[in-house]
Amino acid sequence: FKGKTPFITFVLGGPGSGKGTQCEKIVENFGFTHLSAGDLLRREIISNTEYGAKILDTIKEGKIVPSEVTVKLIRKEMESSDNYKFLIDGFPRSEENRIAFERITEADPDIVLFFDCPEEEMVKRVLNRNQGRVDDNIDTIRKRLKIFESLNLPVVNYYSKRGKLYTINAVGTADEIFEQVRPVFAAHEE
Ligand code: UP5
Ligand code: MG
Repeated sequence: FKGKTPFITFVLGGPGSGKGTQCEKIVENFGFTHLSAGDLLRREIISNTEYGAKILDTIKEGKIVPSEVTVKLIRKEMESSDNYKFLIDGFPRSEENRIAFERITEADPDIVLFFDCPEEEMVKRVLNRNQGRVDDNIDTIRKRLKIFESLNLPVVNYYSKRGKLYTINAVGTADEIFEQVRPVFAAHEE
């Protein structure tokens, strides 16, 4: 990391809450490297690796891929990057994910963003996306929302208690939402 301590942001929020969209804007404005856990997993499926078939089944069911698999992929990307500022998008999705990341990387996030979005809005956005994702159908979306509530929200609460959480109201245009995101990063720039 160019001799610097990595600066890590976890980007959390339900399916379709706008994590990927806002990450692109953060990259453009603040020079982060964007690591979407979902994209890394989908890349494994396409490249037919050891875990590909199992990952596909898990994503179709809206369930969470075993922590070791995801953490390994994230760590590999971090280690091969020459940047030290990372946006980790869509991870950790469970307390187990969070604890595995801490244990394996010995790192802690500096910022945790949470995109807070009503369910109807998330469903609408995901159904409108039309990019052929195997999990963008109403059955899988319902499952993703349930898993989000039961497993991801405890992670959000954990960081809230530790004073690291920035909750963003994820309703509005992407530009309006970014105007809430911008000051979080501006305040952390040296
Ligand atoms: N859009 C964005 N912002 C908008 C706005 N303000 N107004 C109107 N429309 C807006 O946005 C979704 C759609 O909405 C897009 O079409 C966008 O243009 C529009 P996006 O920015 O893509 O939202 P995002 O929150 O990134 O939605 P995504 O569907 O990617 O979230 P998920 O968390 O569901 O998906 P992810 O790829 O992270 O994970 C997929 C699956 O992989 C998980 O369900 C799980 O099975 C597996 N997974 C793991 O097992 N472990 C992991 O660590 C990560 C993933
Ligand atoms: Mg995404």
